[in-house]
Amino acid sequence: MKKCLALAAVLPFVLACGTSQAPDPCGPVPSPQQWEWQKMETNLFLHFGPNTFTGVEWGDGKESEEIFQPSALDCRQWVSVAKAAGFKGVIITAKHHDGFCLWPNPESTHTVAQSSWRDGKGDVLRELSDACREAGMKFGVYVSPWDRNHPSYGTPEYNQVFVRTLEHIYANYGEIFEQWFDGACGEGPNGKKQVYDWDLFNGTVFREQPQAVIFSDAGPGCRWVGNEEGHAGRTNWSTIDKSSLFPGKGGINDLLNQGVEGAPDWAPAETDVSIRPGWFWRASETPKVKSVEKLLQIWYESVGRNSLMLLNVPPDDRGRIDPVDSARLIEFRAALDQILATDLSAGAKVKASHTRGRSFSAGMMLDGDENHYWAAPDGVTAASFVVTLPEERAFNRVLLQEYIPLGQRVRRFRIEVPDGDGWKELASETTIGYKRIVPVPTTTASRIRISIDDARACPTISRFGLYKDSVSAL
Ligand code: FUL
Repeated sequence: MKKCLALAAVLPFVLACGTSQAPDPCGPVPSPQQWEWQKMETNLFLHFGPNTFTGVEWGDGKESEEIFQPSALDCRQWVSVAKAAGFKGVIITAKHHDGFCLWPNPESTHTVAQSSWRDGKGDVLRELSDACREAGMKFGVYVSPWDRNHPSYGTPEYNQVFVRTLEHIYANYGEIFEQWFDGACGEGPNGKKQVYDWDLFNGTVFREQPQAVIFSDAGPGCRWVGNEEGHAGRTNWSTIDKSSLFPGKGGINDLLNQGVEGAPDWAPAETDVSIRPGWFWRASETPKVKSVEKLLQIWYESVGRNSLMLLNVPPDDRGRIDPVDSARLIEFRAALDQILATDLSAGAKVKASHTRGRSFSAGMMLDGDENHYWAAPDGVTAASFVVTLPEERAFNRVLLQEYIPLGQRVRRFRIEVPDGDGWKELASETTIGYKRIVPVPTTTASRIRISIDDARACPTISRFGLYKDSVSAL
């Protein structure tokens, strides 16, 4: 009897909610670290080393350590610029292809310790990692396996040298959020190429700091986007098949740019691009620092296409970020903040073609909680929703986010507004993923329909937004 009463009490609630079971994950999903990484959205890349003083892009490893003489190194300035410009993490070239180490690496004789800079006591990684910790900025390292200086490069012994090099960094500079592995593999000082042991390198990173997200052409944490111009694919799956790839493999740029639908491994694309023509600072390129409009375009085509923007801003030969670059960064962030300040969907109502119960109602897309999402019932792979604004509003950017902890699902969607008795199409696109921002012609409307025409499993959409970009011409 008691049981019946209890059932009678909860039944109306259960009926009102419908099924409140969350959908099962679809395919691979991000690890908690990959989910946090993706939410960083914009990080700063710092190319710094002998090339900063010689003006070349790839040093040959024969440069004298003496040329490394930053006259006014100030890593706190780098971090405060990064912070003021809204970046969440920095990644420094601890060792580029020339082999020069920005910290006193006991495995090498081509480091800051052999330079007279600061009497051989200088340590850029120390200063930068301390500055990051003080400012709550995440710290990451680029360590090139290609080494044009180390005498053992090109022999099996070098892989062990490289492991000890990684161990030294990981033991001494605190938490590292991302390990950047460049796939370049050229000849060393003895004319030989190295056969890299990637399993050994990745295993070393994970043993030392299991939380680190490892970047390379083949992941495992995140993957190269396939170009250095700053654009992810319009179709961009966060999945690849790691077993078919290795860093430096040729002919895979398009695959990396778009990912592979249905592939077994979660490895989202990272879009690395320089604010200057080159990766390293040189005075002659200062007039060519990218414009705010170009940076916004890169942001739309990376963050707005399910990727992360890793923007290289190379410190100058004083060891400071050039004032032209820092001013441009601040202007870029101000423009972005202005565009994103007003979500024009505020106060809207939303109705979906399919619902799964109150916990997954369409309203979840508008409540600002990243863990809330609208979900269609299991088995429904085409569904739509209509957003009704309190009044007509003009917009030219439509934002959508999938709830990626349950995997990436959407294959095809359209954006429409009313037109007479029917609907007019503003855009027809493919993937959404973590975040998709679709530029559309400036449109004034009070209703917007999003039709998901195909998905790998029932759609799970966590956010819808509308914006008006008055800064860029895109
Ligand atoms: C490339 C390198 O060869 C460039 O010098 C630069 O570091 C870029 C980010 O990656 O593969």
